[in-house]
Amino acid sequence: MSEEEILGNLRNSVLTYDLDGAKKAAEEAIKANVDPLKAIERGLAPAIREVGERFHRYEIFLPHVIIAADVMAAAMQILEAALPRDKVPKRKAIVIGTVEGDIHEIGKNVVAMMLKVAGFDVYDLGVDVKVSSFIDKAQAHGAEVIAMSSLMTTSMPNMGDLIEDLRSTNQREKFRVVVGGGPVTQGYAEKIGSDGFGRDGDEAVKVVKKLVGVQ
Ligand code: B12
Repeated sequence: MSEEEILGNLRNSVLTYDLDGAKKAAEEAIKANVDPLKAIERGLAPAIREVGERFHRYEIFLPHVIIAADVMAAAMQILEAALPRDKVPKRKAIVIGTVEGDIHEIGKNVVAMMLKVAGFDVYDLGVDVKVSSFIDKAQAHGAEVIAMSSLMTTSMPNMGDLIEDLRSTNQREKFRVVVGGGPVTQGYAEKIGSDGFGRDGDEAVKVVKKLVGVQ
């Protein structure tokens, strides 16, 4: 089976809510040596976005989106196990989470996974994470980077609040802050005083490496 066919199967499995099909396609991808990251970013991610657009056009209902997200997660789990791990000589810690008021986790999970693959110690705080919790956990794990994801315009302001909180408690210099997620832009990241922004998992890894001085 060609790479294009496998990517197509991954995509279709999400679009048709086919859990078994997704697992099978993920296993086929591994067998055929398709880059697992490509399988996620080029096969699964566009499909979940298409599901979102269908939902927006009232063609499907919310439960469909939830099931499609579960299908994507199952395929991601299989693909993740096949990812090679880079060796970073001195491991750097990162905390990552989705900000308070927001339960979207797929994009955050993709980014967390890619940072792990790049060799970082990633502490995933989950979703609906309070500003205070990001900061407490970053301190507890000795993290150099705080990475925040937001998928909603309503939850985005929490990112700026965290940076403000770091400033007002004289801790801004201790952490590098990176932001991303659907509605977040480079311009918004700059406006709130974030150190970095990434459009996808690849960019997330690049910007974090640059910020902590890892090749
Ligand atoms: C799947 C989905 C859901 C699922 C989430 C399942 C899950 N387990 O995560 C469910 C069904 C639960 C859900 C619920 C809701 N959703 Co919803 N959902 C989506 C949908 C369709 C796809 C999101 C997604 O997973 N994309 C795929 C991933 C791979 O992409 P990504 O998240 O953008 O992440 C990439 C980049 O952004 C970046 N990135 C992400 N995070 C970070 C972090 C850092 C540090 C960096 C550097 C980069 C980075 O890298 C990632 C990998 O490439 C979007 C529509 C869309 N087009 O985005 C709506 C959407 C986000 N949802 C929306 C809404 C409104 C809701 C609900 C309120 C219900 C509703 N009425 O639809 C609830 C929210 C409840 C809450 N409090 O959070 C709106 C938000 C609108 C807004 N205000 O901005 C959207 C945009 C749909 C829409 N057009 O209306 N949703």
